[in-house]
Amino acid sequence: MKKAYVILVVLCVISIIFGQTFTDIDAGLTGVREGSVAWGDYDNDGDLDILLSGSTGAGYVSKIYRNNSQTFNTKPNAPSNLSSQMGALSTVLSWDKATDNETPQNGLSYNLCIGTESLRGDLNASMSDNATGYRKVVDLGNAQQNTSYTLNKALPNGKYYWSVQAIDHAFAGSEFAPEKSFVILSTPQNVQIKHKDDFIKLTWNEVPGAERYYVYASDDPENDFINVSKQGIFTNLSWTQTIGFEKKFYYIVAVLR
Ligand SMILES: [Ca+2]
Ligand SMILES: [Ca+2]
Repeated sequence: MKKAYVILVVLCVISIIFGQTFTDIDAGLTGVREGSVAWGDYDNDGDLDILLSGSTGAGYVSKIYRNNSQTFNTKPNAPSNLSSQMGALSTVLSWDKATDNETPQNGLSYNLCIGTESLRGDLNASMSDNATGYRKVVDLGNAQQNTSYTLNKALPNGKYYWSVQAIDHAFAGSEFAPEKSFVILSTPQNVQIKHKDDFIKLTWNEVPGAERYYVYASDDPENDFINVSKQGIFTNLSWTQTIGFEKKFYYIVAVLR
């Protein structure tokens, strides 16, 4: 039973990668116990090979099984239409799905590089070569199979650079999409709220560099805040909305756009 362990693991990994029905091809892998197995492109020819180690009962072995298939994998195309959306407590980065010759579109994963300088990735390391997209690990991208990524922390003021690549079923990385950037501005200060009759008026101090402001509201400061900017009217450094007498909590966000 234990001897079959490594082979079963290999078959499970294959199933996870391709997500389809598979047939035992009697690959002839050595049966081992107390072993481990890993994918890796040791000869750097674009296909995955297998490293297997463990005990056969007669001794310990470590073997590399080279993939000699004549069906070659090609890199995915880079994702497109990158955009960023700044919120009160988060920044959401999004992109369109990429395509690949071998992997169905919905089977691709995505991998982000985010940093304070171009191609630096100090905020979110890609574990790829940020210039070529060459994948340095055998793994899904850090955004998994999502087409958006949320930075849930309040970032320090400054300019941030980001890009994303697609990863296919053989864990080959596309080139990174043309790099984008976004700017985090300081939080508006001296926010005042006046509630008169059935309307509310928010005012705040100007934030240098800001081209517009967003207003976020919530019924409970512990819950999610929703962008309600379009529900009111901006006039210079103020925003008014008719709300009746509901209890509300507000954030103001300065945006460079
Ligand atoms: Ca290989
Ligand atoms: Ca491919």
